[in-house]
Amino acid sequence: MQIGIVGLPLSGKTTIFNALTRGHAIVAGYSDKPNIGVAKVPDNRLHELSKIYSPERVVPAEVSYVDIPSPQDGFGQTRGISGDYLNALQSTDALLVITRAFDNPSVTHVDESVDAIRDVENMLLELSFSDLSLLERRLDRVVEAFKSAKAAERSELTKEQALLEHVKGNLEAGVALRDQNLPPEASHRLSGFQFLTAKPTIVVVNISEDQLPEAESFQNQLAEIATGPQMRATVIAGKLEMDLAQMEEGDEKEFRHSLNAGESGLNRMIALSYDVVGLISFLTVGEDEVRAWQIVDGTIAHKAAGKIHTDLERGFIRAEVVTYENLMDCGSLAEARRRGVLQQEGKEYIVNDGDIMHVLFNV
Ligand SMILES: Nc1nc2c(ncn2[C@@H]2O[C@H](COP(=O)(O)OP(=O)(O)OP(=O)(O)O)[C@@H](O)[C@H]2O)c(=O)[nH]1
Ligand SMILES: [Mg+2]
Repeated sequence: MQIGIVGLPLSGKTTIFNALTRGHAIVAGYSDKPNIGVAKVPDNRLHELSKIYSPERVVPAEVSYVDIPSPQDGFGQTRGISGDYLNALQSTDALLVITRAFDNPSVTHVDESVDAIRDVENMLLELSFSDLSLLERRLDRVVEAFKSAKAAERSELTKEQALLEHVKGNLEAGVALRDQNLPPEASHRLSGFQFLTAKPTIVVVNISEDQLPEAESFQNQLAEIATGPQMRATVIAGKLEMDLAQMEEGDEKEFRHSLNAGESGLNRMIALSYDVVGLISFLTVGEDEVRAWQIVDGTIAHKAAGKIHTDLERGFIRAEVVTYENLMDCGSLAEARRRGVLQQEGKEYIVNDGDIMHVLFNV
């Protein structure tokens, strides 16, 4: 699962990438190579469980991000998305769209003035244009193929043409593919095209430290744009978060406190990323390790076991499952068993976020 960071040139993509991944990629140095890194998913449950188990290691789940350099004259300017840039965007599972609200005279803006909300709207439009031109090309091809098609092939082509036209009409009316409520068969048919507006999307306004008091107003404006179940929006002080992320943990806490920077905007952004792509975590506990494991919501116990190790999937017997809340109440798995809140579950059990799982297996 990889989330692509996209936006206008100099909007703070690399800065936010560094904040997310606690990385040190070069900021404000244009590079045509993407930066790739992982962010640890904040999970307070791991912290609480560690108090019980004092484990040797605590391993959070991770989300990976790719900071995709924008073509210098390309994105958000209705000049179309093409070539390598389009390929890079298509190969992501979700998009994190960054726009700039910070004012910094030494950093020029491609549109000469700073207006984050205008930029969000432009970029979302740009993604729609990209899908529209892909749809048009495909439609032309279908019409062409129809002319020389055998009778048996024609019904398939007619079906595809109808679907493409339906989707195109919706898109022209301003409805992104992810919001079109297509039946599963249609979504499946279209998935091969990697339409950009079909991807879960998070829009982010990058503010400077002294704009923190305006964060709420930006958030409210974003709420009007970022609608639909597969879209999220947030505001982040990118440069501040990067500086904090590059500090030692103790110093970071102290600085954050003294700056009144509150709960990390970063943690919220990572949590939103996790959520918008439909990921949840199940947990494992022990004196060696307390750990969160990333799964897609709806995963069955048998497959979830395979995340830990292929042997656990191959030799799966059953899983012992207790909710995080019940385990915290009981204080140990043994006590959870005694009180009857440790459930025995089979292969088909659908794992919930926060389930603590112990897999019994035999290979
Ligand atoms: N004041 C302020 N400056 C910022 C902020 N975020 C980024 N900058 C500055 O803006 C410039 C560009 O930041 P980058 O993170 O390199 O932006 P980018 O989008 O990766 O740029 P390209 O990859 O060149 O398109 C740098 O000089 C940053 O220091 C911010 O939140 N506040
Ligand atoms: Mg960059």
